[in-house]
Amino acid sequence: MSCSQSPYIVQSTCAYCGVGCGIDITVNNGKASALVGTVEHPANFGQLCVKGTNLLATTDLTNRLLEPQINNQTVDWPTATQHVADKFAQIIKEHGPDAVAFYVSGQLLTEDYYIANKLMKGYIGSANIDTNSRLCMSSAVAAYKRSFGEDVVPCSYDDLDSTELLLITGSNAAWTHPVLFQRIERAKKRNPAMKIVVIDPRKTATCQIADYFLPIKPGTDVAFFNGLLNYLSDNNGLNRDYITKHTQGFEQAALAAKKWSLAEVSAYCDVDQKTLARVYQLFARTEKVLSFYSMGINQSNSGTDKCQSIINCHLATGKIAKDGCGPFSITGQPNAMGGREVGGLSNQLASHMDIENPEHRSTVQGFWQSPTIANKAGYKAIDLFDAIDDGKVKAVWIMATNPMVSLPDGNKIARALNKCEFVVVSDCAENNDTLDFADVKLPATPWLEKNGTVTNSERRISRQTNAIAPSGAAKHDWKIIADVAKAMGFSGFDYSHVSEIFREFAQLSGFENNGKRVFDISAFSAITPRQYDRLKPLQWPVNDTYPEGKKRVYEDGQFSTPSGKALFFPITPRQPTQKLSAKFPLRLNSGRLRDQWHTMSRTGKSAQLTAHTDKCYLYINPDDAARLNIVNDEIVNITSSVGQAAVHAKLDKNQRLNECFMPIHWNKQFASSANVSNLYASITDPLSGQAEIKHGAIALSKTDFTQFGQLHLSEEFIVQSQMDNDFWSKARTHYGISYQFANSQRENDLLNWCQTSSHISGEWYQFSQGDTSYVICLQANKLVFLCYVSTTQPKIESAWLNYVFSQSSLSEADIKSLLAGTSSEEFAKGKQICSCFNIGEKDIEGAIKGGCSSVEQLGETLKCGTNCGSCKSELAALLSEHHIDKASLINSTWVE
Ligand SMILES: Nc1nc2c(c(=O)[nH]1)N[C@H]1C(S)=C(S)[C@@H](COP(=O)(O)OP(=O)(O)OC[C@H]3O[C@@H](n4cnc5c(=O)[nH]c(N)nc54)[C@H](O)[C@@H]3O)O[C@H]1N2
Ligand SMILES: Nc1nc2c(c(=O)[nH]1)N[C@H]1C(S)=C(S)[C@@H](COP(=O)(O)OP(=O)(O)OC[C@H]3O[C@@H](n4cnc5c(=O)[nH]c(N)nc54)[C@H](O)[C@@H]3O)O[C@H]1N2
Ligand code: SF4
Ligand SMILES: [Mo]
Repeated sequence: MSCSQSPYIVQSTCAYCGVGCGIDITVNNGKASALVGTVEHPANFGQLCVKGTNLLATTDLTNRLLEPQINNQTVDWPTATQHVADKFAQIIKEHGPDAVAFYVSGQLLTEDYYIANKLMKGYIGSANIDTNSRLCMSSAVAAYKRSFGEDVVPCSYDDLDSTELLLITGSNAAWTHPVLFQRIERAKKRNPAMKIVVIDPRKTATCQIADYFLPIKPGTDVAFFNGLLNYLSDNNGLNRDYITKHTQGFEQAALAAKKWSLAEVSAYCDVDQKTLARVYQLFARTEKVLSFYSMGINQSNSGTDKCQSIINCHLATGKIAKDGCGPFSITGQPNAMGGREVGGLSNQLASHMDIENPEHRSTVQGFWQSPTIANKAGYKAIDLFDAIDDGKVKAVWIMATNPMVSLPDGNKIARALNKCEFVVVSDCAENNDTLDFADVKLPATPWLEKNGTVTNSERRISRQTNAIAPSGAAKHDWKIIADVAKAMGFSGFDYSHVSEIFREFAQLSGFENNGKRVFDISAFSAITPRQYDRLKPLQWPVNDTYPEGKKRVYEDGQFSTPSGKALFFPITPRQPTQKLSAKFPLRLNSGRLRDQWHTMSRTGKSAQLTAHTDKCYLYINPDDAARLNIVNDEIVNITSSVGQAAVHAKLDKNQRLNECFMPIHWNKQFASSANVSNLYASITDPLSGQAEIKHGAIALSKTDFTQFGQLHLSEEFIVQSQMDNDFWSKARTHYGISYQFANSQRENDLLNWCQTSSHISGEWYQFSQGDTSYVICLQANKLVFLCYVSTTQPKIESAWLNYVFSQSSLSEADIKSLLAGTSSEEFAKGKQICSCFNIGEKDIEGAIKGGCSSVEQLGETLKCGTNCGSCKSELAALLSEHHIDKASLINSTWVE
């Protein structure tokens, strides 16, 4: 007899950004059936953004890697594990430990990350383990370490509530950290005197709350902050007492900033001098000032200096480590901070210790009782792939990152991976651009199935909890690594539960610490699996002194440097290394869209999320477009010194002149040639090794396509139908999938082409009129395939497509309209919801927009649902859909 369990709730953390929102997942008969934000979680207090809200739509088994594979052949785990262990051992034996490497990710959990580090640094004996955080946080890390003596973010989200002046620089938080952004919005509503400044070359959605917007010339932030330091010196803005008691090196920093007068900065940064003066004055006069910064600062040839120039201003004013104040670097990935704690970067050891420090090496090795310990820094991400390209590194194990899409100069990365003797990839997806190069593919458990901890931007450790059992043969990342370590003959990897890893890590953090390192979670040194499961979200340090964690660090002005004082550094601005030239005259900026996550392996599965922006655009100022004779939505060729792409152009007056923006998300799984990283040369910051992936140089040219089309397929036919086109771009839709395509050569027999390449059987119809042809395929009168082709790009309303694909049987009129490329009259009213009074979806939506907020009110207004009442649930669904839309995000469009 089977008995069904009643639904229960699992508390976890969102899979996406560094805000680290708590999520309550309802589990019903072994399946996750619903989720909401955790009301008591201090990162989000119940709120979720649109990505978090739609997480469950990304957890189906399509495109899931479910079995290990060697050379694309399915094998069992013992075979795969032994094969990886043997190959690594063989290469280490022949060429030494530095001939192998791991390339890991801020999307691993702390426990996974810790084990990967332990294996590489303490057992293999190399420090060749680096992470995609090198592309993300390494400049922020380098600056904190250089200035404070340790990688410590001194601030808290609470500071966003209390600050009086918030400087948002190089961050589009409205889209990238939405729950924090909404917190900022609320803070400003509560305190209208709060001032917000946004510094970004683009006028982004974040500017909606800005009192002052500085559309800065890309790459010039150091000049802005040097100018600020200089202004503070000249205008009685310094806190001399703080400088004397708690810092070193102010004079040199001030000297380096001396030349940056308001006029100099205004010219160099290309910003209005009056606004600049006002912002500087606000910084000087306001007591509580918080700087919030992200990739527009970090991803640069001088990212460390940019972070430092921000820190300098906070140290000079003493506006640091107190309520509402400080330099607050915001992390990107869910566990970027956890990676920093376990020593995920190739120049660190676990628990905020340094490879170059012999005392630290002996502490870590002594704690692990490991056979060896790496004694020099390993390759940083970009250098690592160069070393693979040069043949120095012969085996690489890539985990939870997609470097073929996210590293600059993709052609070089492809060359390196092709040459590499042994490539292992652990991923949850079956197909991505990097898996194409894998000799061994290892299936990892994704969010919802995996179990461990993550640390968010404010140092808060939260549990990411497995709500359901692993699918197929998928294994937890820590287990995959530990099993390979054991197969290599290493002891020290015998864990039966993930909490044992966390406990070991907590013990290490307290080992020989004695207050030397702020990172200390030794309060968890004896944590049991049960306590681990109930771990409440706490901000480190969590130790005997602070058993409940600590909101703010360095409040006493005692930093982690040998002298206890924070260090200033004199900074000189540097222009981007990727120079504009006659050949490549446009600046290329890149970043995120609101509803997609990185390389789309998850968010690309959701029609709801894809609806926000269904294809990759290059955003360009309308005047530049006019000069280049480019019209809106035209497909343009993009070239740079290292790569090429072709995407649709979007005219956007929020772009500065001569500057374009392209999102980072699209890749070979979703488009023929829309990977922005291919266009960046691999230039790095000499201190942090972070790549200059916001400041590229490109040229645009027209394409020679003569045939344009769109292809729409219903759900069942997604997989079979890969059409061969010169240009294509694919998007998940509510009915299935849609393709946009273009070709240089005209396809004349459209019907034959559609039939042979789609392999769909059914009733096929074709209709041609002038330059335009239409082909449809019906199965039992239900539309399953639709193709429009023309000499110009056809435009089809997505609501019409949703309508025709949702009809279980198409009417004569609908079919006629389809073949004529117009929408039918029936559709104009929208899907019929109330049959009694013939009320369509559009009227109902109109009434909801007009203020109706209940089924009863709709009935009063339109009569719908007032006769038989069968449509009441659909009315309720429409109401709730509308409600979700409203709640999902206020900033759904670009700022006008
Ligand atoms: N929706 C969504 N949210 C995400 C992610 C995602 O993929 N999708 N990813 C997460 C991750 S890993 C990260 S790292 C964060 C990143 O979060 P953000 O840093 O906010 O995101 P980006 O869009 O990469 O870049 C931010 C801004 O920097 C600006 N910028 C470019 N050059 C300069 C410059 O020289 N100076 C200044 N001041 N600004 C400049 C860009 O125009 C852009 O608006 O987002 C996280 N959140
Ligand atoms: N030009 C340009 N390039 C950029 C950036 C930019 O702004 N501009 N931003 C950079 C930044 S900040 C970042 S963070 C990177 C992000 O770039 P990536 O890390 O390459 O992007 P993701 O798509 O997040 O890749 C994660 C992969 O891991 C898999 N995965 C997800 N969860 C798990 C798991 O639990 N275990 C395992 N084993 N696999 C998992 C996913 O299926 C996916 O294939 O891109 C960087 N590249
Ligand atoms: S703000 Fe970040 S952590 Fe929170 S729900 Fe959205 S993506 Fe997830
Ligand atoms: Mo990131």
